Amino acid sequence: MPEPIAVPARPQPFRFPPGKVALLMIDMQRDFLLPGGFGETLGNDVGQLASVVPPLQRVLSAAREAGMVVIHTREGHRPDLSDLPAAKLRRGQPSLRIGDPGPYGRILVRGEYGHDIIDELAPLPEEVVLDKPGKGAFYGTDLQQILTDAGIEALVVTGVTTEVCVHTTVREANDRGYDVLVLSDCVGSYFPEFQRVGLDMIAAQGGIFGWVTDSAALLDVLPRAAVAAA
Ligand code: TIU
Repeated sequence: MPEPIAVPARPQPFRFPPGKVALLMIDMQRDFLLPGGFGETLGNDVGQLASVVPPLQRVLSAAREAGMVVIHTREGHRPDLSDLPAAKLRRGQPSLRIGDPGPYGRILVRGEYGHDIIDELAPLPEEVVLDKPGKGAFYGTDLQQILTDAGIEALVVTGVTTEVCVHTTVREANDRGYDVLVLSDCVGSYFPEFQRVGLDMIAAQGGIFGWVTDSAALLDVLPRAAVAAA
């Protein structure tokens, strides 16, 4: 049994067994990051998310080198919208609703250009791309089965947005018995105050549903994880 790897984190070091940790990249889709997509139709400044991309590229590259399981998620719906709850469709006052034609195809619909992951973080053919209808990556998906089959016990969670799909997924994972580390500079919010408070909420109360660190701290230990798992 290889020794656990420890990453400095809030509220305590995050320990994970090498070979049993997966990188989860939540919804790094054009629909959330580019002008004209779902995020902007909701009235958000999508430029707020841009800073996440370079550190996430570094983490993705190091995770691949270390042989970590990498899972990409995409929020979106079937072209006939049969998996879209009416409550989600009519929510708010967006400039375009889910399924409407936008500059990158139909908003938040699977198979459309806007629904896919940004070029900078394009998945490799062997990486799992998980389509999810909701905010959490476990709801309505086979993520639990995929993690069980891969022997995964801990998750490093990244992506957008911190207080919506990242939070929902971290809470779902915590309730299912996974230790979860969130990388502060690899998760993004349209609202700076939600970014700060969203991260604080995870690590508060002794790490009530997870741990928080930054990409530099993980990048420091990942090569050791690869060696230890070999
Ligand atoms: N609107 C918002 O902040 N987020 C979402 O709708 N989905 C995700 O977070 N992916």
